[in-house]
Amino acid sequence: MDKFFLEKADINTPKLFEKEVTSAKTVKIVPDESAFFGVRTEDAGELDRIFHPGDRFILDFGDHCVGYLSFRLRHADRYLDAPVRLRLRFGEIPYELSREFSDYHGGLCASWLQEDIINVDFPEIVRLPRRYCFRYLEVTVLYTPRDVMLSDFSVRCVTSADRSRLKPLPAGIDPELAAIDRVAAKTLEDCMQTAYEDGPKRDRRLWTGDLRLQALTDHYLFGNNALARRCLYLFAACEEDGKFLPGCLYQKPAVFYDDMQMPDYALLYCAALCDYYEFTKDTETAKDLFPTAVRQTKLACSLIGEDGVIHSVVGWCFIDWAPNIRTCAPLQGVLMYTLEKMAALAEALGENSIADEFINTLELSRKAAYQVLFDKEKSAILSPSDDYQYSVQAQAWMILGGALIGEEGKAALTHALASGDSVKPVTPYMHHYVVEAMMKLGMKEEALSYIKSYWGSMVKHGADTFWEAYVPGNPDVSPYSDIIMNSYCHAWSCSPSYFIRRYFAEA
Ligand code: RAM
Repeated sequence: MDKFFLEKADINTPKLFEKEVTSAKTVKIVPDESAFFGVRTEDAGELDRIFHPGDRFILDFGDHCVGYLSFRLRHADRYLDAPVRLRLRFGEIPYELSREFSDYHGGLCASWLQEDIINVDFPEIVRLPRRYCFRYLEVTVLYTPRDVMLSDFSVRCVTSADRSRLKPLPAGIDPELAAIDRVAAKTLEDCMQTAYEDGPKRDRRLWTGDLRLQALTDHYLFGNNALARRCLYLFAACEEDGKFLPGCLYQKPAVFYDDMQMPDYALLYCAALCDYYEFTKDTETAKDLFPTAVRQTKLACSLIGEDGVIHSVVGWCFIDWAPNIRTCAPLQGVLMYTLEKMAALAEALGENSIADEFINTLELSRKAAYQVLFDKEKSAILSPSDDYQYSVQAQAWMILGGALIGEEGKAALTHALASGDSVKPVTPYMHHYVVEAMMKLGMKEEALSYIKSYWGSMVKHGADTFWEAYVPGNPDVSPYSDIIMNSYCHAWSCSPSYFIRRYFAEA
């Protein structure tokens, strides 16, 4: 790993801001057919302070929290002559706590589900060492020799987002947009730790695709340039000769990454560097990282076949969690999108021959993509290498890459979104790029109503923070085969604040 880059990452490690959140408010989780996940909470009064074996209660902290739990445990009237054993379960949304975690049937390791059994030997303030991510805390008193009192539940919430930097939206802004922005900003805030985490409940990793949308949005919210810089250096430190950057990396106990090459994410790393430079004009960082971004972009260009089109990918090209999504055409869109940005960065840094080379490849690639992949009759990009799969993802990325423009682009996107036969996005991440494609085509009104209906409906379903996967009308969507594993505060879902603050924040 590149030591110089790791050192640069290290000196940009942000300080964490802390905030204490307490709760004594208990709730019950009850079935409700009209709720998106089929359950809702009902007020169950103030915390009853004396408990017996088998007692159970759920505390509601009022908002999403990421931090460290503490509480006080005392005897009621007689000395506790044996340990008190408690089971704690944490939920970002009520649905998680309506399920037994032992029923989990998903693909990812069940240890991500936030549950602990603890033994308290003596009355004391109990401080849990792990960081949790939740709004709801279920406590079950498994065993206690005698009546026990539990009180003073508190969370020391942590984030590297400086809320004092958050600019208020104009006073007369559409309240629906203000609500979406509030939830989006909270989503980003809770994912901002010593890196831009993807989701504080589960992976807690830094993923390139998530990083790109977080840093972009953060520019309009908290402006933590050092955090963006740190994350960019961290990935550059993991570059290996002739390989795409790893899709994700871990920070602890030391920086670590798996051999997971992700070509689309590697390109979005380059896009993130271009955004970073555009916003900060920090030439020193841009120059440090430019060679990595050039190598990554060129590596992706090497996937272009003789006919100017990408026919196969290397590693895991993600694009979206839509089941069976085919990725050759979307990847070419991501590549062209990146080439345009990289050419601009090259020019700004005085690297004119690289700029020319990228513009040249971009133009050839656009022409070829249009000629080889665009079916005029069907008004759609359909790639033989994707088995002619018809997807919103391919249309959106080809628009962003500039292969589909003007009325043809509008028709391709609009039809794909309306068609019953097309593959649709399932993640807010991919929906971001649909909105961006609309903005690129000048469909500002459509983009606005898309944001309101997609992210806005999550707000209507009671989201405190935006979810990792969301398909309106279908609560069962999970990349991991069980929705209790989904993250309900997911970094890549925060980008409505970017659109709102950049384009729609007029009163
Ligand atoms: C998920 C993560 C992350 C995403 C990758 C591709 O496991 O939650 O957000 O970037 O998949």
